[in-house]
Amino acid sequence: MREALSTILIAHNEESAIGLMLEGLLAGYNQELLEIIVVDDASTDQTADIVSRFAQRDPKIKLIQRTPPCGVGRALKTGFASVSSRAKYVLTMDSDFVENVGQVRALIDAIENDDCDGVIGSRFVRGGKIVRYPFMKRVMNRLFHATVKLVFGVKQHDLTNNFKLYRAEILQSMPWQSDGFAMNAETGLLPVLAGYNLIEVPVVWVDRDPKMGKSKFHLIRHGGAYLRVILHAMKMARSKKSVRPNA
Ligand SMILES: Nc1nc2c(ncn2[C@@H]2O[C@H](COP(=O)(O)OP(=O)(O)OP(=O)(O)O)[C@@H](O)[C@H]2O)c(=O)[nH]1
Ligand SMILES: [Mg+2]
Repeated sequence: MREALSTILIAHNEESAIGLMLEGLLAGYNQELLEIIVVDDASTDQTADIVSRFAQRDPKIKLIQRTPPCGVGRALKTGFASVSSRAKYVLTMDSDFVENVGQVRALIDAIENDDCDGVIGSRFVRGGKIVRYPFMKRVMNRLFHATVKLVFGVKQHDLTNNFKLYRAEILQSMPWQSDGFAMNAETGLLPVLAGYNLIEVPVVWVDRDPKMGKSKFHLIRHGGAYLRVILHAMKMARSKKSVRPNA
């Protein structure tokens, strides 16, 4: 995949991590990368300045600065709409996934060598691991997956991790809805229901070190939105409007 990969990093106040992410991605995947799009939502720290400095030195780096209302879903949708038409693959990551940069290679190898449309970096398959994952977040995550297994029969174990490498067409063709964190569930679930073949490779997930800024995820505030994703997916599955003709 020579210069065929567009990477979207979503960021809100990530000054301690964003530079490490950009350095790591450029050092490890310069040959594969066509662009890195950082979608910054009204950060009040140095995030945008740091990205701007990288962008001045390297034309592959692009900064998009959104204005409120903020949100993970809004930022991802903006990112999807900004992907170059020359990109064959799109990688999405959180900006604090510094520990995961080395694992992008496994996702690239999988999409190049396996017969699939996308690869999810999975914390919940053999070989995957989570370090310091808050208990209630884990309970909610497993509940979400048990529900979608029951309702839709999906076999993937970690649809909600924002560590996904997809063929670009997938991201342009889905009826994305969520504005917040629950978008991470949609980007896993909707393509599966549309008939795309998503495989999982094991990754390690390390919860944010307190030195790396604050978490923006609030279980109570964002939890209900995951239920809305399931309802949206049920509607989509019923209408089958976005199912590929040959799926
Ligand atoms: N653009 C944008 N990015 C956001 C927003 N909220 C969170 N993010 C980013 O989304 C990613 C995930 O947010 P985190 O705060 O790391 O949430 P989490 O991964 O569930 O929790 P921890 O890693 O434990 O903090 C990070 O890259 C954030 O910077 C937002 O409103 N807009
Ligand atoms: Mg995080």
